[in-house]
Amino acid sequence: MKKLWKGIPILSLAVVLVLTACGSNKSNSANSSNSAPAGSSAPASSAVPEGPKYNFRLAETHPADYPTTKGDQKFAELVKERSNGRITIDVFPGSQLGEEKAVIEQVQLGAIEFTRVSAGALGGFNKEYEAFSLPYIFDNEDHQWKFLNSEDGTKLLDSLESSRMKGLAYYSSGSRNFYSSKPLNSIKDLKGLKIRVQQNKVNIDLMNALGANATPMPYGEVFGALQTGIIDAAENNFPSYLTSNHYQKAKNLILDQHQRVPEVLLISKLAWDKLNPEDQQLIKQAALDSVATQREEWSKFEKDAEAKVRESGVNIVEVSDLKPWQDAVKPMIERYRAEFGAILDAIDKARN
Ligand code: BDP
Repeated sequence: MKKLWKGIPILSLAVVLVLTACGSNKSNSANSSNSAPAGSSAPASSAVPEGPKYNFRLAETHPADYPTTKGDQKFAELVKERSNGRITIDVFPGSQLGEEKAVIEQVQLGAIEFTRVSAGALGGFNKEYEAFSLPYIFDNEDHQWKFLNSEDGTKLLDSLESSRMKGLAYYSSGSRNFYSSKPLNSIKDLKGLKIRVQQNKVNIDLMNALGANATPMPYGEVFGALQTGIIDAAENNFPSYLTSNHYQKAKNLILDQHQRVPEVLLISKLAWDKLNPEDQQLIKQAALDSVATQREEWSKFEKDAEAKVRESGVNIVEVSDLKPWQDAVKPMIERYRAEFGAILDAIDKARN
């Protein structure tokens, strides 16, 4: 009798404490991970699964129907399912939580727990990620994925820890092409153009190598800048060119495929360190398992986006010979070999 009487309140008290400490209040989700130290665990019970309760936020630039957002959503779904609803991740699409650079700063501070950003944006925070902005380092999608899935690719995800983040998985992003409000028939037409680039140093050198002027700015400002003529051109893959509506303002597209910059799903190092090893493993695996969905969605959406862009009457120039483009950037890549030799060797190795 005594035992039974004593056991019940202790158990219910523990349940109440865990629920209160973890605050399932969504509007307060940024702080919820702070208030529930990893390692504290709820008592075993079918009603409250083991471990602390979390409600996290994930920042995404793209709209809800974009392939990266679908990957994020799959990731959140898997985490929820595998934790029996104990860990929830709310995906905020459409830059609701800010532009990528600002979001990364928040992630470093632990104010936003998760984000999916371009490796190009990470280049502004972690030197090694700038290597992804080097042109023509990957032959095609297959070569890129061989590298991303290799040990060296995984090491690069882990290297984000030195920048107070933890890389969880890569997502597909196709290849990037230039587009402009001015005619773009060959590499020569880039000369003197003001071209928006992702905010890292390699992109500035790349524009110099092509005789253009780099204008680094956040993605969300590009449409307005094209409209007002602050810039003449920008560059991106088909899905972004379409969904950002840049195709309405910069109607000349040249398919030079200069870069393949992967997407990265990551967690704040501060949030990661508060999780117990089981939850870390659950989250890491869910991220990796969401890649298949993202890649499927990507290949469908990339084709649809290209078809829509073509239908819209954009003037598209195919590039049958990439040699003049590759030759123009060769000296720049050779210069960067001093800095990124190991990554470039690993990328070359992944070709076989
Ligand atoms: C798109 C990426 C997005 C970047 C954007 C950019 O998916 O994350 O913000 O490029 O150019 O392809 O900044």
